[in-house]
Amino acid sequence: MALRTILIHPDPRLKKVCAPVDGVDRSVRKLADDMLETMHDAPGIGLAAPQIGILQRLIVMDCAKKDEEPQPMALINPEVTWVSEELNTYSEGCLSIPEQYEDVTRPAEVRVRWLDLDGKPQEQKFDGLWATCVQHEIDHLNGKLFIDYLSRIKRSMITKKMVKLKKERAAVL
Ligand code: GNR
Ligand code: NI
Repeated sequence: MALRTILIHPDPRLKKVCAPVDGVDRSVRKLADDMLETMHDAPGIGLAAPQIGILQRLIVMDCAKKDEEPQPMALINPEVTWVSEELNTYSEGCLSIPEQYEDVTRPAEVRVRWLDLDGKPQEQKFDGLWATCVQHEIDHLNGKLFIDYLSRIKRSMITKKMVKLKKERAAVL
């Protein structure tokens, strides 16, 4: 296992539509392992491969509460097959946009189909925080960030803060 560096917005790699994973092999399992370790270390509840500069359709999540058993999941080539009419608003954050939280409204429940780390098709309904998280992660695979749901003014304020943060970090490294 290895920690990977999480890209900070703005970065052209976070705006790309990622390519499907074309076969589940050892290298994909190693990548999923590294992503789970990087996500837990951050700490976060989800991570998409483009956030570590890998432009492939792979996400990991663990939205278990602190008092629950960990539930790490890796989803390869995830596709939303159904969304509820009911909506849910959640204060979202993103590891690629540190310390910025804004309300985003999304379908409250979604069905998602994907391949697991054995290359087996899976399909499951997600609700609550899991539903928010899986939609946030699939957006990353399509080059979309949660700030894209905000007004232009809010988005540009957050982007300016991130440019400043990246300059400060570059100065100490
Ligand atoms: O750690 C994360 N928390 C979070 C909170 C609310 C909605 C979405 C998320 S995902 C985020 C990790 C991340 O950036 N995944 O891409
Ligand atoms: Ni994110």
